Amino acid sequence: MDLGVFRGFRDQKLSFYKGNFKITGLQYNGALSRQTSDQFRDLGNWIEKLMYETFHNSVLKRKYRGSRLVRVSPDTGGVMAQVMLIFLFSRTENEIPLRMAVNRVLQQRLQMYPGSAHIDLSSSSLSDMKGEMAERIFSDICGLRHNRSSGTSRITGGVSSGEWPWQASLQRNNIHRCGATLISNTWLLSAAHCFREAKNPHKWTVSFGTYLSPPLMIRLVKTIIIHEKYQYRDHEHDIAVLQLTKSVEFTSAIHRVCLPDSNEKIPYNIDAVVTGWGALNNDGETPNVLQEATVKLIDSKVCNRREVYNGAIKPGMLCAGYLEGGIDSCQGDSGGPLTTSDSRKMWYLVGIVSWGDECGKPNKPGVYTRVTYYRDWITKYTGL
Ligand code: 4AZ
Repeated sequence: MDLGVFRGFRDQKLSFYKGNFKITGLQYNGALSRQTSDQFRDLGNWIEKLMYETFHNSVLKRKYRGSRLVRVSPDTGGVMAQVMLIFLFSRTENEIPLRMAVNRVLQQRLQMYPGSAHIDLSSSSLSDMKGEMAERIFSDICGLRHNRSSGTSRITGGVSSGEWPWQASLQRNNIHRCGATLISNTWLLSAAHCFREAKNPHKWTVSFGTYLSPPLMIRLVKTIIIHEKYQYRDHEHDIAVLQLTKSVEFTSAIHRVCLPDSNEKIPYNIDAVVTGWGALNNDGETPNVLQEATVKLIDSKVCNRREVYNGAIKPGMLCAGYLEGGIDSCQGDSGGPLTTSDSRKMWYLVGIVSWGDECGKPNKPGVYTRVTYYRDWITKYTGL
C-alpha cells in the first residue's frame, strides 16, 4: 500500500472504513497482540492480499487504495481482525451508498476465497472512520512512513531526501551534534560516543522534522543512560538511551520506528537506509535538510578481513555500505538510524551510526551498533 494516504486529490477524497473480520480456523496466541511478531506479519500479509484480490476483481477496482491489518483480538472459535480499508472516491459521491458498495463487494467476493482459515462474514462488520482517526491509528503503528515526499539531495554520494518520522537531531547550544531515533513516546536511542563531552541531560535538546531549521518540534532531555561497558576511544557498546521530559504525541510526521526482537537474524547483502544531517563528505558541510542513503548490510566475516577492518568488528557491531566505497554515513550522522523494511513496509531499526575510517572510502564501510545484540539492554532501561 502506498501510504501517501491522508490527503485527497483535487476533486477526490479518501474514505476510510474499519472492517472487523472474524477469522475462523485460526488459534489466537499472544504473539498476535504485537504488530511486530512474525505471526502478525503473516496474518497481515494474508488479509491484505485477500483484500487486494477482492477489490481488484470488483467494480471498486479503481477506487481501492489499500488495506492494513491494525489489530487482532481473541474471539470464540478464532480471532477478530481489525482491518482498515482505504478508498479514493470523488467528492460528489454520497457516503452511505459508498459503504454499501464496499460491503456488497466483500459479501460477494470474499466468499470465493476459502482456505483452512477463512473469514466468517456473518460475524463481521464494516463501519466508517474519520480521516483523523485513520491517521492516529497509522501513527501509532511503529515504522510506517506516511508522507512520501520526493526531493533530491545527497549524503556522501547518496540519494534523495524523504521523510523519516523517527529521526531526531541531538543538539547542544542549538547546534546539531548527533542523530537519534524515536523508539516510543518518550525514549530515543543514540550512540554513547555522542555524550563524550557532555553527559548532563540539561545541556541537550532534541529536534524533530526534516529540516534542522525551522524544526517541527523541540523537546528537552530528562535522562541519558550510557551503556555501562562503553569506554571512550573504544568503539564497543556504542549505545545510549535518552528519555524526554515530555511525551511526544505521535503524528504522521513524528512517530516511532520498530525494534527487531533480540533473536532476529539480520541477513546480509540486503538493502538498508541510513539517514542523518551528517557531513556530505569527509569533514564536509552539514546540510539543513535530512539526507538518506541506501547501503548494503555486509557480512561481519567480510568486514573483518585484513584489508577491511582487520578483526575490529565485534558481535555487537554491524557493517553497512559498499566495499568499493562511495555511499556512506559520515560525521554528524552518529547516533542516527540504519533501518530495513519488511514485507508490509514497516521499518525496523537494525543499526545505530557508530564509526568508520572516514567516509565513503573503499574497503572502509560504515560501522553500526547492532541493535539486536543490545535489544535486551534496551528493554532493561526503557521497559520497551
Ligand atoms: C563519525 O565520526 C563517523 N563512515 C560516523 C560515521 C562514519 C565515520 C565517522 C562512517 O561520527
